[in-house]
Amino acid sequence: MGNQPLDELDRALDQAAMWLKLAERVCVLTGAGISAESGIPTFRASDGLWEGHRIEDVASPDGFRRDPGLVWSFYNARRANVRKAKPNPGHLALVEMEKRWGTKFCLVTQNVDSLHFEAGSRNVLELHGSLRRTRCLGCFTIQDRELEPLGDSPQCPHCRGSLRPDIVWFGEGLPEAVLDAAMQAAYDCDAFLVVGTSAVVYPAASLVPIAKRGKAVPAKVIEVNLTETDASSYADVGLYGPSGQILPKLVKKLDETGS
Ligand code: BJW
Ligand code: ZN
Repeated sequence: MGNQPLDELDRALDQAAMWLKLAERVCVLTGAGISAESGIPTFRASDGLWEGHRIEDVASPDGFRRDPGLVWSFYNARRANVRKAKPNPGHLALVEMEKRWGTKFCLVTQNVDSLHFEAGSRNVLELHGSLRRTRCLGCFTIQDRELEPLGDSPQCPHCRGSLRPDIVWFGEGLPEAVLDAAMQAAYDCDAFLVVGTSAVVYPAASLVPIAKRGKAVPAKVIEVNLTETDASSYADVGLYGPSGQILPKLVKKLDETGS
């Protein structure tokens, strides 16, 4: 599945580790691929989430207006799946990287599964919301309901209004402060890792060119994926293989070369 020959991968890992070592600030963008090895389906694979569902039915404001019960059954099934899932070595490798760069490390995720937090990452920006949270259509209260089952028409405990998942659906704006912080982190960084995303959904995908055009010296872009993507044309180096294997190898290289 798009894996590189081992000697080529090893050279690419050395190159990526060297750029990371030179970087004062690091920004990472993750997508569904990083959680695939935790048993969470991606969106656009042949057996992915969009295969069995029409996006406009389950992930759009119109779909929710038409049939909130269908949308909640889709999201309750996702919540149940995430409840069983555990962070994988890819998530854990990013925790190790955050320890190395501290506040100069920013993890931007398109994922709604909270697995980066569960792994122990701290400086995480969730661009597309969270499966754990609900938003009330009556009083707009946002609540963390963890991953408890919520039924087909959950109501707000404050005002009895209808609740929706606090997820960014197509055509909806991303949380402004989160997006601003992500764009700043991409602009400021010296190395940008793009992990497990097809990089087709905007504005998340625009973080890659932002990093590349950011400061006087453009960031080095390192792609980690099973295969080339829409981000590959920006990548200075590609590490092709499962992120649960590649990212720990990258951290090991960083340790070997010191910092
Ligand atoms: C592995 C692996 C392993 C597998 N190891 N790798 C500019 C141009 C064109 C269009 C637009 C544009 N700006 C806006 C748009 C419209 C739209 C958009 O981008 N459309 C495109 C699809 C054409 N964007 C929006 O609508 C956004 N809103 C917006 O722009 O609003 C404007 C506005 C402003 C102000 C007011 C009002 C409006 C919102 C986008 C929200 C996206 N939401 C979703 C669904 C959430 C619902 C849910 O989760 O239930 O978020 S879409 C879905 O895609 C989900 C994901 O976060 C997102 C990205 O997918 P991702 O993570 O890349 O997954 P896949 O499956 O695509 O890829 C997985 C990758 O992993 C693959 O590459 C594999 O190879 C790899 N992989 N296993 C490493 N083990
Ligand atoms: Zn309410």
